[in-house]
Amino acid sequence: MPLLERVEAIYQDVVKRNPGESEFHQAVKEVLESLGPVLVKYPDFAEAKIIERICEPERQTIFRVPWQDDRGQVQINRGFRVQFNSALGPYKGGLRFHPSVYLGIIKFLGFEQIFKNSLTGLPIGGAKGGSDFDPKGKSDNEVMRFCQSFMTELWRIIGEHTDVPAGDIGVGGREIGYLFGQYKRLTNKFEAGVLTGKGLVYGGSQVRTEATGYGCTYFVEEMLKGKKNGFKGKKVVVSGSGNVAIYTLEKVHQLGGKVIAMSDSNGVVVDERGFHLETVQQLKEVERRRIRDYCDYHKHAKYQAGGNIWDVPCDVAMPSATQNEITGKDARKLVKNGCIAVGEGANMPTTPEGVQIFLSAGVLFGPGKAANAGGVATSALEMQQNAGREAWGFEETDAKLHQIMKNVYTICSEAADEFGSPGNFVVGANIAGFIKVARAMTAHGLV
Ligand code: NDP
Ligand code: 2IT
Repeated sequence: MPLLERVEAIYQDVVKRNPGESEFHQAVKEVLESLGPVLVKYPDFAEAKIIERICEPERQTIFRVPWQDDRGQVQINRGFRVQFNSALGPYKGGLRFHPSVYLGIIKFLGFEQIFKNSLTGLPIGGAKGGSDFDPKGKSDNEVMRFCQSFMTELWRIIGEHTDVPAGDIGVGGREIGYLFGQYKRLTNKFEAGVLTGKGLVYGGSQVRTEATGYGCTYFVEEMLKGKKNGFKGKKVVVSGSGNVAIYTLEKVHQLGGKVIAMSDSNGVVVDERGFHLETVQQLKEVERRRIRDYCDYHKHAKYQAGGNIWDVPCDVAMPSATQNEITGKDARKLVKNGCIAVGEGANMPTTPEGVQIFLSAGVLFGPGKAANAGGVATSALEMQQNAGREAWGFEETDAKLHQIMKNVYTICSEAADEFGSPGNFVVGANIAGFIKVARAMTAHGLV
């Protein structure tokens, strides 16, 4: 079968074997579309059916998570861990707690994670997990009981050399602490390297909290530098107001840009003077409130309930909330309003139509698996510190993150050039991420 037809047949097979998992189909399609030229250059990958194998998770676990709410009522959620690929190292990837979670979301995230982790250059495989539990509006005690019940199942399949979860949407330092406490109790081991994103007092790494937002900003800085440009004086729109968004805000301001819009699932706040970091941190990280409350502290800022953040004119867009948040229509609007660069802090925030619009308009486009790789890269640095019983300083760790993001940019850029799509970091990230995993899988034989 000719190679392009073969790649299409693999995709059709994935759709058939994984019915109803539209986000997973989307993530697979986007990677497979880049891989035709790779099979031409490396026929042994086709021979060994590497792509077919990569699309099938090595192991998938689904479990019941029963817990009791503060009124004593029994609640039941569903837990997931998809251990997608361990060719490069132990399974690695976050846990997402959000009511929209189902197997298709976890599989799309786990699939993306394989290539992202490969791009970091560090020895980590790809995985993702989570639950349809909604932490919003829950008390600390409810979140703790949920995390303890979740870990009471998860502990069997994780371990510092096996699978190392971390945070994602709805899972931050508080949740990782409760999960770690229960793991430690169940196993009777202080196995620091089993989770990353831990608190600094019990084995966490400096810069892990900031890493995804900082890293995404570093990646966009590299893209801008490639065009003899920079953040100085740029108006930046950052969707979401969670972990990734907050530290994108901090780094963009440090580099001389101005974040003028942020959001959450209820609405959009515009602050033309530039968002005040400490207010956002206090509201979201400490008090767990809504972004609209920002306007109580900064009266000049404007809140629009249910607004579309991509209608706000900007030079740089950094989607940092969730998948498929930039549609084709939003992309057209951004291009029309003069946007020159997009850095995906979130995973797959741009629809395929949106990506095509950005690429054909010549917008610099940093795809999530490259642009947001700083989070998991710093997780791998946390594992390294845990293994060596070390704790590095903030500046030292930030310098390592910065260098890793420069490398990710260079690798994507060079692969795009080599395979005939200069400046297309989507193709570059997919190809460079894939080749390393494919080489390792080939070396391991048929497993
Ligand atoms: P948080 O839970 O800290 O914040 C998520 C933010 O996005 C909140 O403001 C939330 O608003 C908003 N959001 C989430 N889901 C939706 C939705 N369906 N519609 C509208 N807004 C939504 O998560 P993170 O900041 O950690 O994650 C954000 C994105 O970055 C995700 O795509 C995640 O996969 C990705 N990512 C995270 C990494 C990390 O290290 N944390 C690493 C790499 C990627 P609300 O409060 O209203 O729900
Ligand atoms: O999507 C991601 O890369 C993350 N949520 C971070 C994963 C990790 O293991 O740090």
